[in-house]
Amino acid sequence: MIMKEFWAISFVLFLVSLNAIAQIDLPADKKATRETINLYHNLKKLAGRGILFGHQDDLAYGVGWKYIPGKSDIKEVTGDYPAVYGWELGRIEIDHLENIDSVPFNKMKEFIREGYERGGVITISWHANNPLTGNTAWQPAPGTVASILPGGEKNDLYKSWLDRIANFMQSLKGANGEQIPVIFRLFHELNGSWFWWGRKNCTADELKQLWHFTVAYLRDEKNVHNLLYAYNTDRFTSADDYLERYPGDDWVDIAGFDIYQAHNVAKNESFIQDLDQSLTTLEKMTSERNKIPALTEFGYNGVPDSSWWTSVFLPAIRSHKIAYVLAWRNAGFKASGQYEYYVPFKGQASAADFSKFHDLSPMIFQKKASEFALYK
Ligand code: BMA
Repeated sequence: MIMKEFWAISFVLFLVSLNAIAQIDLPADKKATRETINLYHNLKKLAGRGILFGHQDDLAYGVGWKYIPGKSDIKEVTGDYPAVYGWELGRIEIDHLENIDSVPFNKMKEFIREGYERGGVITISWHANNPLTGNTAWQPAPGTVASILPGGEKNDLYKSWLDRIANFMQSLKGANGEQIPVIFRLFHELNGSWFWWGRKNCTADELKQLWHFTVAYLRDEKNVHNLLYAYNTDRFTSADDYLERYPGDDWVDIAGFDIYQAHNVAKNESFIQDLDQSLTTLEKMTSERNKIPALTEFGYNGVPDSSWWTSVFLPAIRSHKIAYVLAWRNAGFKASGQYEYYVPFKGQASAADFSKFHDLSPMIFQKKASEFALYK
């Protein structure tokens, strides 16, 4: 063979293998929509170049306000919306008009579209009621998971719940009629025991079966093709601990964990250490498995430390190749005098620091996220 031919053949082989790699790297849903696959690839590319900042229920309400069009606590403080929007479907399964945090599902659909049209990423959790007893997600009962698996007495009920999830997901559409991609955070915090799907409330095998059943039902029976699936634990102690209930590489796209700082400034150092170390372990596991790492939920309730964002949170995450972080919801002050909020609002103690944090590398809020065109 002459040299020219050799190089021509090598080049063709190279192109073929590039194409093969691109084709092999598909999410758990091989029939996912174009936008969903693009998001999957773009989140992978992003990890290492920037970290998207997200907030639960950001557009619906904040501290001292509810349902004011265009308003967002994050926007009031930074002039920019978050890049990731978290939403919650608890109670959709029982056909309620509002979710467990009083957000009407119809409004939620509009907010989801608004965030997506701006170029933001949507992630959804589901604090589903206990299907065996009808109680809340936080009231486990023996045998709950077994009861909804195929052959179980509540399998039909569970399928009817998934039908409602499928309807909701399929109803999310962008301006051109395309379905809006969603990161579905199934059975979150599954290594804790506070939810009916938690560690002490079912075996690892039952949880894996439930995961497989749920994904296969939505994807193959209901033809829902706009979902990426996120596996997410609470704090964990080791890779083995993290992976005990991992349903397998074919069933997961994003892998992350949730972590909260205890209400104590003296705990700053240990929080930095725990978060930093857990992210290191997560990155190793996800790079071995070709998954997208993310901090799926975090917070320090009331953020009482005025420099927490730049002196605690940023140092802990800065060097990590994770795609996004999601701060939990700004529920605000309750009649009991208790409060719940995880990002500052205008005038809050950590607001000026959060504004600084917004400008620092590697953080990405909406304006920069839009430039990345995550769906193209
Ligand atoms: C919890 C709290 C609750 C809320 C639930 C589901 O962490 O924020 O107030 O109802 O999440 O969103």
